[in-house]
Amino acid sequence: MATFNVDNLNALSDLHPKPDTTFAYGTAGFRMKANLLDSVIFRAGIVATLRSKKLDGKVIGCMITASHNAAPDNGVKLVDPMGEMLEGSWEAHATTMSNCETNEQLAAYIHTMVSTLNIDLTKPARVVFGRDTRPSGDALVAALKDGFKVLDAESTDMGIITTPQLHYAVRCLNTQGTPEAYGEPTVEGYYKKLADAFKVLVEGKPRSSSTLILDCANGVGAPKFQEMLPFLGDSLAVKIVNDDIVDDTKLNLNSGADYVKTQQRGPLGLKMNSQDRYASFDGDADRLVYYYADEDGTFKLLDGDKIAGLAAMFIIELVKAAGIDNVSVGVVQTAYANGASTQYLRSNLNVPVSCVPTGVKHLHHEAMKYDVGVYFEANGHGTVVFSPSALKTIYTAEESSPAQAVAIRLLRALSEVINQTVGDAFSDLLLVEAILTQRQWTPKIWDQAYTDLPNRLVKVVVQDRSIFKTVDAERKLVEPVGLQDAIDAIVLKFRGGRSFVRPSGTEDVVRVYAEAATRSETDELAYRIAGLVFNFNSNGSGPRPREFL
Ligand code: NG1
Ligand code: ZN
Repeated sequence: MATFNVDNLNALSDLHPKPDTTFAYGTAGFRMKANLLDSVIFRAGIVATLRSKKLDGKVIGCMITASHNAAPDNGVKLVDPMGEMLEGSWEAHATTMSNCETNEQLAAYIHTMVSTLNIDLTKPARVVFGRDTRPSGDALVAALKDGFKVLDAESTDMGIITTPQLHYAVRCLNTQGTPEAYGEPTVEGYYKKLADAFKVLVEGKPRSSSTLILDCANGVGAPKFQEMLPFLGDSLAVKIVNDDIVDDTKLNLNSGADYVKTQQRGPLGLKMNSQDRYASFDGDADRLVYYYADEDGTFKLLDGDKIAGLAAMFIIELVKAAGIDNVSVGVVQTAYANGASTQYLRSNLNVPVSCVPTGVKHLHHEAMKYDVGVYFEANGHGTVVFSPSALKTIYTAEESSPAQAVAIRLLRALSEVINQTVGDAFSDLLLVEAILTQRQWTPKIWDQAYTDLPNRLVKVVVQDRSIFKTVDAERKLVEPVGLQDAIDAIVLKFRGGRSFVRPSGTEDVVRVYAEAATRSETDELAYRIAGLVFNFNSNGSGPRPREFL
């Protein structure tokens, strides 16, 4: 077995000492206060190197971001060769490595991985990395690069980019020169691919007379979307707001997709009028929500569920019009999807709907079971994946009428405008704009597909969230024993009531979701269940749940 230079490891590791903290690679990688992350990111660089060597030198991605969190936080996520999230078993290796207390333990764990996973250290390792606009990014990049030095990885720095741009680049680099070639592995290549496809999708259709006001959460989406505008030319008119990336205290503050979705209101200070349509990205531009103001000024949200419904509707109709009905379309949601959206998909669109646990990797995996799989979390993170056989059918279909020719052309362009590696706010925005332009729809017409059931998401701070265990795609609690029965008894008393409880994978809280027939019943239901959880965990340590409503 080839070995590695332990002195080199020790010298580098000494520069990145582990603080007295326990780390876990969660649903969104490692994420916490940036000042605790130095050793974690250094070691993530080692894990990425080992992963690349294990996969025969395939390029692995590292993204430094904390998405919709505030600027003092940061994090790192690793990206597998096709642009997908790191394989589950390696998340566990990343966790173990991040928790090694001494240099000796770290060296021993690297040896263990090398021998148990049969990693040939003489193989090359290639990694590509990027980061968002957080000021802590620079120092964390330095730690990551030191991690690459341990086992000699060859690295490419993509600078400040969005999370989905990094996922895109990873897939491009690994498919270059193959029949699955995904595109040019540069941000310019990304802009060009998306913009060219978008232009095909809106060709010959009048542009909307209203403006798209785009809230970039004062994050990386602002400079990057600005950079894409010249590629789009006059095919899309956008006004960017919340684009201050200099004052880091503004990042995701009172703005952005997470704020708009959870607060169910527009970004603070944004005056909305009923003529325009609005969209928000999150801090690393992988989430997107739309919204508009009704004539009477009422705020109306078009979230990830609405985007999934719009995309599924459009794709199903195109597949039919193209005469390739053998291509199966399915939608994947989580338990947070609004009940009305699931009902609309099943009953109006007659499309199969799967429900999976929270976390993009679960959605992505399930979506790959369909020829065309549409997946979205209600919070606006999602995309569409096309199977190789669906792409083959779409690219080899022969038209027998002008209408079929149009449908086939549009389907091909759709498969190009959609970032198939991961949820991508830029790509999803172009998808929505293309469909609205094709249909000549306003957001209000889009919204008429179904009416959301009132819903409420509440956080409960408890002493130990690990005691909450769920089954059935997180819709039922099996532990603490008895709590689910108590929840069921309360839910039964509410018209159209639905509620579930699960521990968060990214925050130290338990989440309570509730839906019911009216706003007041929903709030009451959410409050009652949150109170139950708080009392059940007699160590409930946060503020009383009532304060969250
Ligand atoms: P947790 O904290 O596990 O609920 C949140 C989101 C997920 C996903 C991850 C990763 C909700 C209710 N949960 O997970 O959908 O986006 O963050 O960012 O929105
Ligand atoms: Zn994000």
